[in-house]
Amino acid sequence: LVGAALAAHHLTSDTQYATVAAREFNYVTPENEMKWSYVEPSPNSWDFAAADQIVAFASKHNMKVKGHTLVWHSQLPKWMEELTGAEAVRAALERHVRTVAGHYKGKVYAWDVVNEAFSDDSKPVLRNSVFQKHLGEEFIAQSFRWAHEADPDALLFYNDYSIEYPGAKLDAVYSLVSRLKAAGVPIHGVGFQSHVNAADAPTNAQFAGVIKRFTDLGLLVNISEIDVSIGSKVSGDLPTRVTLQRNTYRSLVAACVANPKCHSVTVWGVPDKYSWLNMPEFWTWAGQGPHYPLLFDDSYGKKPAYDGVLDAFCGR
Ligand code: 9MR
Repeated sequence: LVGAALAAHHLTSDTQYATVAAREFNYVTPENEMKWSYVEPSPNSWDFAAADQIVAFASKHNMKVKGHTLVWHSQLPKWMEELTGAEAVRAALERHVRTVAGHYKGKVYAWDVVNEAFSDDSKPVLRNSVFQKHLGEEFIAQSFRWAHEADPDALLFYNDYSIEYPGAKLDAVYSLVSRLKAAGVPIHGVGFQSHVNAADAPTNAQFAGVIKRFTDLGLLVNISEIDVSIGSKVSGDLPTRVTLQRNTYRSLVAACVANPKCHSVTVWGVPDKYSWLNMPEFWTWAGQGPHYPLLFDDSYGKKPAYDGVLDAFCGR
């Protein structure tokens, strides 16, 4: 499957965006619309309108849907962040997971059940989220179990970033999913977000080795949110950086294509102009924009990065 993150408001307002998305991709991740603050803005009060719009678009164009994401410390509504007491947090989490996975039962091919649970410290620990604080690590296993009960046919993934190369965060995630597997928790795979910079992206061999560690556990993997920045951290003139970007896409996607248990590659947006990396708050954060991170330029022309992905799929 070759996917893209899509936004409902662009589908409505930009016909070229919708045309290119339907023509180029057969897998869709709602970029924000299934997140907690969107679908359950107040306790047990649901708004699936924007997410349903994307699911309807996907179904109309024979595209599969990746649900994103049931349990994440970010983009939580305030009421959830401020909930206290193990029983209240457990009840709200269970209701959320069951309701959202249940709403999309049979319509979603795979779910990012738990997203970014680990911190970025040199010794990564489970983030001090409302879930971890009140329930401990068990919130992860429970979320997978509830999601599986609500939609037994959906593939269930743990999803994270900065785990595409050897390091302490990778080891922490590997240890977590090994324990989940050993305990019989219904987890089917791991997603590698792959938000990388062309200046220091993991090599094909590094990423292939990481993928193999997980597939050797009997898990599926996917590239869930790839984009390759060629902002100011990358040296050289723009044509040089564009070529490096093409090679980086090819190299990372090839690592996935080479492993039969890697079932999808999803890019985190369609044209550069709508990328999260070009939103002012992230631009400031990264301090390196413009990033030109995606496969299509702002007029929907195919960039060399597009050919890099195509090369990887064609084994070139
Ligand atoms: O692309 C998303 C952007 O529009 C949102 O503002 C942002 C909020 O944190 O989330 C972005 O998507 C993230 C994804 O859900 C999880 N992995 C990292 C992605 C990029 O930040």
